[in-house]
Order: sequence, then C-alpha cells, then structure tokens
Amino acid sequence: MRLKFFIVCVFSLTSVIGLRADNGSLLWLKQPISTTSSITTKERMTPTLAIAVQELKDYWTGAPIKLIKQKNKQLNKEGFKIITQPQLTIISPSDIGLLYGAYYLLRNQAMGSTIQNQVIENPFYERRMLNHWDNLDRTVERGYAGASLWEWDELPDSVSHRYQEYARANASVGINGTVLNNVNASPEILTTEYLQKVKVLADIFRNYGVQVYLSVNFASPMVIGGLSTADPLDKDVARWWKDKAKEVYKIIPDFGGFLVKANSEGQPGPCDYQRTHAQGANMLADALKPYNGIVMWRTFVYNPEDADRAKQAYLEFQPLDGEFRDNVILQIKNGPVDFQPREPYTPLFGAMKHTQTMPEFQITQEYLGHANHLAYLAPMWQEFYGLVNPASQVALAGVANIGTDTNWTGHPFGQANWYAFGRLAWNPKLNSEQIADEWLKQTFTTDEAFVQPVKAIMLDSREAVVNYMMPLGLHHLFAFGHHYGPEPWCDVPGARPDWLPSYYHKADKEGLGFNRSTTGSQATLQYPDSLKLLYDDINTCPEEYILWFHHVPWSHTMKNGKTLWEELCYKYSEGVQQVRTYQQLWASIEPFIDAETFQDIQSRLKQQALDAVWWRDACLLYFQQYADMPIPSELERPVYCLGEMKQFKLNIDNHENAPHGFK
Ligand code: BDP
Repeated sequence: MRLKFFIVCVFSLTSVIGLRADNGSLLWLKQPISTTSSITTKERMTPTLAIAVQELKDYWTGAPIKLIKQKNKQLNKEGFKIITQPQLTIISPSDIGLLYGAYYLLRNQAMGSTIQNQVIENPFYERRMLNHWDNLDRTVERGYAGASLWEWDELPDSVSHRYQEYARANASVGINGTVLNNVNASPEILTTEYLQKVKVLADIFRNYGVQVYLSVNFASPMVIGGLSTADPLDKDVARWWKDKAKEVYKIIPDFGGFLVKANSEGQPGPCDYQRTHAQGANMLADALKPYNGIVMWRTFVYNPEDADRAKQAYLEFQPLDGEFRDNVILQIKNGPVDFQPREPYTPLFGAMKHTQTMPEFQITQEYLGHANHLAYLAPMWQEFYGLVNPASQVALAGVANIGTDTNWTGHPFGQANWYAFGRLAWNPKLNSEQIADEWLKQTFTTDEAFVQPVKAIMLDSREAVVNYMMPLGLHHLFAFGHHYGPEPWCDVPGARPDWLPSYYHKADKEGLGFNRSTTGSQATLQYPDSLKLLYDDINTCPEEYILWFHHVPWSHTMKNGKTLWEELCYKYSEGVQQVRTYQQLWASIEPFIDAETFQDIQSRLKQQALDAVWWRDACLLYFQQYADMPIPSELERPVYCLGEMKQFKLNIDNHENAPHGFK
C-alpha cells in the first residue's frame, strides 16, 4: 500500500535534469566546500583536533564554532556536548570527541536540520569495529566489492590515498576500530615484515580515532615461530606470544588486540591439545594484558559429529562462563547458525553472566544477495536488539562490505549498511528509519519526494529477501560454496552434512522444518524461560521462526487459516512482488539522481527480480515434491523447471547470471 502510494506522488513531480555523474567515492560525505566558516580553539593542536578544525573550516556554513576540551560529568571519553549559547560550541574531554562533534554538526547541516537546544552524545559501545575478512593476497573472503583495500605488496613504502578516506568515513559514523585481516588468518601477519606494514595503516587511522587489531592464527608459534606445539599450557608457547605482543606494541603502541577463530572450520585452536577455549583465550589475554590489549574470541564453533549445529556454541561456551580473563571478549554471531537472512538470536547472549560479550553482525551480504541485491540491514540488527539487551555487551563487530570498488561497496546501497552499522554501534537504540533518512539525505538529496519512496524500499527490503529466499524460519538453502543462489536439493558426495541444505530444511512427506523443540534437538531449552515456552510450542512459536524450531506438517493451519504449503507459496510470491515494486518505484525517482547511479541501481534491481523468481521457483518446485499439493491458482506459475535448475551451476566469479540463460 505504502509503496504504491509513493509511485503516484513521485510521478507528479517536475524533473530536474542534468545531475552530475556521481561515482559514489565520497560516500555520505558530499558537502560542498565552504569558505565562510570561523572555527576557533585554544586547545593544544593535535592531529585529531586539526582534522576536526579543518573539516569544519572546509564544510561548515553556519555560525562561528568554538571547540573546547574539557572534562564533563555527562560525557564519557569519546562523548561530546554541543551548546548553542552564548556561542555554538563543541565540548569534549578528548580530541576524538571533538571530531565526532564536528561530524555531528556536518551531518545535521547536510540533512537540513538545525540544533535547537544542547546535544549530549556518548557512544554506547566502547569498541565499535569493522572486521575485514581480507587475505594477504588481497582476495576478500565473502567480499563483493573488489579486492582488499590493503596493498600489502606496496606497503610500507607506498601509501594509498584510500587509507585516509577509509579512516575518515569510519570516524564520521563513530567506528573506532578495525581488524585488518581475515579470521581465517595467515600466520604471516605477525611477522616483523607485516607488522611494519600494519604500522603505516595504524599511523594513518590513529588520527581519526581508529585503532588497529589483527586476526591471529592460533598455530602461529609453530608456523612462524618454529615451535613444535601451539599448546596454550606450554611454557615456550606462552613465552612466544608474550614476546610477540611486546614486539607488536613496540611497533604500534596503541594496538587494540587479537581476534581469534579457533577450532572452527578447520582452524587450529586449544582443543587440538585437549585444552578449553578459556585456556586458549586466557593465554593470549595474559600476553596482551601489560599493554591493555584485548582478545576477541569467536564462539562460531560447530562440528558435524556433535549436536544440532544451532546448539553448539552454547554447549561449548556456556559451561566456561566465568573462566575468561577480564580482557577477553567473546565475539558471538547474532544468530546461532550463520548470518542467515533471518535467525532467532544466539542464546549465548544473556547466558554468559560473568564473561564479556560482543555481537558480530555481517555487513557484507554473504547470504543476502552479495552486491547484487538491495537489502538494507538495519531492520535485521534492530530486530536482534528487540530481543537481546545490549546492556551487558562491551563492543560490536561488523564484517565489512568494503573493497577497492570506486564506490567502496559494489552496490551503492551497500554504503547504507556500513553507515547503519556505525550508527548502531554508536547508539543501538537508533531506529532503522532514522538511519536510512540520514544516509539518503547525505548521500543523494534532501528532497522528500526522493527520500520518502526510497526509504520505503530500504525499510521493506530485508523482509523481501527473507520472503523470496527463506521465509518462515527456513535457513541455509544455499548452493554449496558461493551462498548466492538456491539449491535446496544440494547433495555433494563426501561433504559435511551440516554444510548441506537438507540438514536444515528436513523436507519429507510429513512436512518441513527442523524440530528443535523438546521433542527434537531441544535447542529451545537454551533460551530464557519466557522464550523457551513460546518457541517450543508450534502453536505459539512466532511464524517467522516456525520452520526453524519445528517440523511442521504440510497441512498445518497457519494463523491466517492457510496451510503451511499455501503460506509458503504466498511468502515466496510476495518476495518476488516486493522486488518488482522496487523496480517500479525506482523508475519513478529518475529525476532526482544522476544517470549513472540511476542505471546502476536499476540494473541491479532487475537482477534481483530475476533472482527472486529463481529462488521462488527452485524452492517451491523442490518442496512441492514432498508437499504434493498444487500452487494456489491465484499465484503466478513458476517460469523455470526444477530439472533445469538442478543442472545449473552459477559462475560466481563473474556473477554471470543464474539460470536466466535457460530462457
Ligand atoms: C561463514 C563464512 C566463512 C567464514 C565463517 C566465519 O561462509 O567464509 O569463514 O563464516 O565466520 O559465514 O568464520
């Protein structure tokens, strides 16, 4: 309804012609240069303060501004206060707080808003960081926006201008940390040669308040240290890490710490030596402690021989609660399986009473259409915060979607997800709509005739992906390897069963879905009492999770009176319709946007619409074999055949297109 309304409104507007080409490289930081501003400060000039002053001098067009460095009971270290009387003034106990205040003012200016009273802002999370899954050969695991930004072969001698632009963009949304390399970490990153390269990046990022962290390989003492073991209780191993930490801090005095993926998907870890995750993490934490460094230890562990994959992180880590050092943070993915378009939250949140935790979100769209699909992710993260109270969390990580593409993120709307991640790390209570509004106005135009319809697309888009890919709690129906298209039938001889879709959908003649209730894998028991009961009963389980928690008979009556099978058909069809509506809406905003960007997004939406049909047909035709019921007659018929789709193998390297070649 809402979407249709906008189409009519936008068509009635007169067009603005000849908008200048915009390659997207400036992200949301596009203000015209100003020459009018008077910016003063009596504080000792530091590189960070100089940036704050310069940003305001360059772009601020309003009243004169004073910057004052001052402690204030209402402000934490990176917080700031803005007062308008007697003079517009930014106050913060730190230089970085002043810079954040400057970006706040510039954001307001770009949005056309004015500050009426005073503003007090404090970041919610102490650590707000990107995780790059970037390899040292510059490939990016699950990256869809070109190569890695870090030019390791050229560093430390040659320095790309993009390093500073990257740091600036992060600072402008409050991101204050970055893990440079893939969690599947090459031990080489800790060699002196690489640390010298990392230092160059750290020196640039520091001025923008961005601290550098590294992913480390638990077997590093063996691979680059020549030891015969990586056992965390071995004295030589502990000594090796202590020496390495000393070297790291000598080169990068404000280094943040280590991120570790251990005993997961083939990575080495303490369990190789019959030690616990706590013993492994603590050994590293002790090495970093003298320098105030931290260890972020990931809980993404699962094993095909063990229980239901969705239960494993909890089973492994909950019994260790209280055993971790105070400079260890458990980094937990938002959902218990793996960044699916929709998952219930990981029950470890809330279950670790005496251990620091931090959520890990995925900004890169590994499971949400890569850089081809428009999917604004803030609503997904907001949904998480609706169930999980961030009060006990100390940090937030987001797997970056950034690469060497001129516009940084491939899909121009990928920028919105980077932006939204930063804003939510600053304040998880911000709502998706406000963030979309901010991003659209800074990135494109403040004209409401553009902002309103495009914002409506954004806010609807994640649910559309859920609908056309995996509605009602379905998950992991992806093709093996690339996680782009559907392959609910996928069966790779010899593959781990928990890497195959049938492990998750469990389709059979009786019904569909994974029984995780008390009559099944009992994953529901890992949730707090209120949710445990809710999720456990097929009649009270929210339908958006019903196939996650239950094996539901095909003829089960859903809340709207339809059978499960019919509802599934309707959801998939709705997803396709949603994307078609975006195409229509997009056509209507052409006057407001430069031709290149307009066409780029238009062609990506076309691809998305084709892919949505591909998903709908593949999943419905495959499940229909089990349901043995017709697709409701009022719905569009499939356009593909199951047999053809089964033969199709997507060439993911060039992203050349799905089964559309069959037509
Ligand atoms: C999965 C990705 C894989 C990552 C892994 C992880 O498919 O590439 O290495 O998660 O988070 O989502 O460690």
